[in-house]
Amino acid sequence: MKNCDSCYSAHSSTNEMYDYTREMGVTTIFDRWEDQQPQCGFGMQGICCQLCSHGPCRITNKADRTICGATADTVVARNLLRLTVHGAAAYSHHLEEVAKTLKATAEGKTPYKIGDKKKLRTIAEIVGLDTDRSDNEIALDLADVILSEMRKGSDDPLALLKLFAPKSRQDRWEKLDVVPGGILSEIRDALTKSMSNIDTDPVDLLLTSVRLGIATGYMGLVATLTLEDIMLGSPKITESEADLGIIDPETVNIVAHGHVPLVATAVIESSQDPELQKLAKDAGAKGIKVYGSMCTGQELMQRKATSAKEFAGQLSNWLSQEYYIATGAIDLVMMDMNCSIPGLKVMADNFHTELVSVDKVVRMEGVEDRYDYEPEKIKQQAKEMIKKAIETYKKRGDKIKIPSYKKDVITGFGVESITEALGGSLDPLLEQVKNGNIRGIAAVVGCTNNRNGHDTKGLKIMKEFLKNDILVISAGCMSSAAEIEGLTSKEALSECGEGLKAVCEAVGIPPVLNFGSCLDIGRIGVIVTEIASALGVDPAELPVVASAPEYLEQKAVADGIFAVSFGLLTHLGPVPPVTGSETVTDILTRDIQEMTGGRFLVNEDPVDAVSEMIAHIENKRSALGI
Ligand code: XCC
Repeated sequence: MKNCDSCYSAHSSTNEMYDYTREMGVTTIFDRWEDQQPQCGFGMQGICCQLCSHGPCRITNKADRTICGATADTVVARNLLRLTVHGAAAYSHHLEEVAKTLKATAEGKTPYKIGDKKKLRTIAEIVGLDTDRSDNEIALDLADVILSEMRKGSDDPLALLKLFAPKSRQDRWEKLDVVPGGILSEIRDALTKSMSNIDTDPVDLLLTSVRLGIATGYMGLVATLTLEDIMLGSPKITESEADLGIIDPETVNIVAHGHVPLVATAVIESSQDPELQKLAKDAGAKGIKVYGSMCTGQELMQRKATSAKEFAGQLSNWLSQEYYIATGAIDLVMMDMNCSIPGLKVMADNFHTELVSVDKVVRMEGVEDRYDYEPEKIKQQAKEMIKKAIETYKKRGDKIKIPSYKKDVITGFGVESITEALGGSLDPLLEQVKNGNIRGIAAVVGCTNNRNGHDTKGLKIMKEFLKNDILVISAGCMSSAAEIEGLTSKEALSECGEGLKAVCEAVGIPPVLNFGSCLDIGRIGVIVTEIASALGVDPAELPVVASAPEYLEQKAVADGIFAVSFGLLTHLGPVPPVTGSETVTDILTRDIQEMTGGRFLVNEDPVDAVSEMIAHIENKRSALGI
């Protein structure tokens, strides 16, 4: 273990808990990070191929080809495609769960209701459904439309793209021949291509990533969040709290951890059941509370923050997951799809905490309790989980340590809630962009990564943007970073340049607008589409940039490729594993701009990276004549 107090995270709460786990002698993420140093240079550059049993092969000074004759360009592009396909697959799983749930809900078989009837009817009309019927009839058909869009062939272009993507984007994508078909078929094709010696052309491999990125954007992101909004309600501007200090030592505490908010929503509803409340009180607790972690938490923050008192706010993000268990005050963790690390179980074994899997794809050694989500059974499953949490609460020890830190948060932003706050149109926002009070918009999104210190780089980037009058939209683990730092509250106005500060004060919003989970990067695509259409330009012409300053896993790769395909300058940190190929690096950071209007910017220095992004924003402003 490294002998270093409080040096890993930007957050005092995480640092405090890290020191505490070290005193306990329990190894956590920051220690395992040290154990892995130095990391493999071949892997870092993407030039290791492990696909066949001639390998592993590496591209070295002495070997410029693998045993089968593949170049560094092929190996790097193929490895990148394999990352993208993983991300696309995970998003499709999420979409399928949500679409099936909407269908079951329309049939009256779930505890969910149609939460946004207006959106249901608007979307149904766009996709050409007869809306002169009941909500449930429309919802049933809409779920079927999405499921069949998912499952159709890769040679059958996505109808949703035609309906929702800007026309100028579609033209570019058609020219490049990257208009995707059904996402499941696209995943199959991409996996087939990325087997050894099927597709060895680096350019085609990269274009396949672009195709998957676009399929992910319109199916995995936009379709999923739209169905979720229809069912669970669209985000509304609201207040909540974040950081480990929100944990109440006197309640039965359940954490919703992952990305898919369906189980958590049902558990929050069921926790209001008087019979379960009584059971909790009989066990000696004051009540039952549900906390959000990572992206599931952000989804709840967008929708449940004020509507259910049983929802207590957002704990933290990926890198803090072991530390909330180390508080000793968490009784049950519901792991839905992705980002539940095996280290959770190691930590849980030191406490009374129970981990349960709530999705058929989530499996962890030593976790036997499964409540794999089924829309038709979720009401019962939710009750059983709450009872389990109450039983576990009874075993809670007195080893409790809850850091005192917590922050107020304003959350619930999305195109509809912003439009409403602005009095019914985005025009006032556009006016502020045009008059230069707001110079541009930066989406700071995605994961958190220890490579540059937990949230340290992401927060530095956000603050640099704010200082320069650039409005920040956050999503994913970057939203937790911003919340815990106070950037999603009005206290962050002190970080802003004069123009941005004046606008935020006038509208009553914080300068970092939380759009939700990593799925909600799609929501950013929606608002950028609306702004582009209001101004009559293509998204690539807008003073808008994206940054995933601490990207971590494969969904973020698919997101990043979508952003570049969508025409945005997209900053990535840590350096992705592509530098072993000059060709691939040049295409992604330079030449792709000719094709999509967007490109990747790789710069490890946050201040430098922001300067480059600001220069891009200013160029776009000049080109628009604003
Ligand atoms: Fe996982 Fe979404 Fe990444 Fe955070 S942001 S590390 S995916 S929880 Ni999506």
